[in-house]
Amino acid sequence: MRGTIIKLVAGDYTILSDHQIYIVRARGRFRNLKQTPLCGDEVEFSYDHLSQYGTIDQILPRKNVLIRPAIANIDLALIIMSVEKPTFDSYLVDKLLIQCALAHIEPILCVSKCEKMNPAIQTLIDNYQLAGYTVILFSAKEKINLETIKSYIQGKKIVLCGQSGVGKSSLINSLCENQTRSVGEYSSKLGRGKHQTRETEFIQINDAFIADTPGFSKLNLNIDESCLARIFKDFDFFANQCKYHTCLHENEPHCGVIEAVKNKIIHPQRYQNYLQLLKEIRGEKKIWRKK
Ligand SMILES: Nc1nc2c(ncn2[C@@H]2O[C@H](COP(=O)(O)OP(=O)(O)O)[C@@H](O)[C@H]2O)c(=O)[nH]1
Ligand SMILES: [Mg+2]
Ligand SMILES: [Zn+2]
Repeated sequence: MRGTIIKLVAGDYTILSDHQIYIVRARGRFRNLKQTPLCGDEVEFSYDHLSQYGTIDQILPRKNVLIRPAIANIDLALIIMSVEKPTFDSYLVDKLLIQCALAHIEPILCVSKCEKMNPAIQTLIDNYQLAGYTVILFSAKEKINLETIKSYIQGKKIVLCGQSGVGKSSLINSLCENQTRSVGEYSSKLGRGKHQTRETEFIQINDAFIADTPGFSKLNLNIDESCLARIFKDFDFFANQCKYHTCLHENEPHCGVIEAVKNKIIHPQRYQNYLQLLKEIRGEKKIWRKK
């Protein structure tokens, strides 16, 4: 049989297959192969209804893998950033956008608590939209744009990213409201009741699966400078006008990106973030020289 791993707790894998739930173990040979089935994996498994024992036999090829949380085949990352408490952190947004690009996961910038919007943050957010990113302003409290988010997540496996306090749990709770539950005994609610060590789990919202642990908790930037310069869609676009094709848009003459910043097409904050990220990947903080 073929199914999707939607939950992993202490070696017990919950598999969803044709609207049925199966709890199975992984075969020992995965350990020998140094492979671990992960939440999100599509697998071949066998199950004996009499003994209610089943095993995962094969992991199908993965689209991508995240390390923390350990999860596979993610289609979409919702980068949740609030207008206030905590305040909108565009440096973190840019870092998360890079992580998404590296993992080949489509990002959507979801700005929470949007009823608290102010002009300065709106301008910054507009710039992400202009740059070519999908941006959704929403409010779990005022129930704004929740249907829009629902339409984007349909049929996808999703991770939420964002600091604590931005409203991730509130969003999930709002999305879960009034939904029809179709899947066996598997609860769509945030069931925190049982005292088990939950490792990873998807929450099902209609035909969308949302990982209930925030993605990218470890943000190492393991890329080189030229990649960074190409990763932001609008930077890459204006780089066509740079004199040097190796331009890193720092202080080179005739730089299309610096020109776009001067012309207020690229927001100065995003350009500052870029320079800071360049510094960070060069590891300048770590260099120590004896005087
Ligand atoms: N004003 C406002 N507050 C919100 C909204 N959504 C969540 N909050 C508040 O933000 C705080 C953190 O929310 P929570 O969902 O626990 O954030 P999480 O840590 O990301 O899961 C709580 O006090 C929520 O009541 C919203 O749309 N508007
Ligand atoms: Mg939470
Ligand atoms: Zn340039």
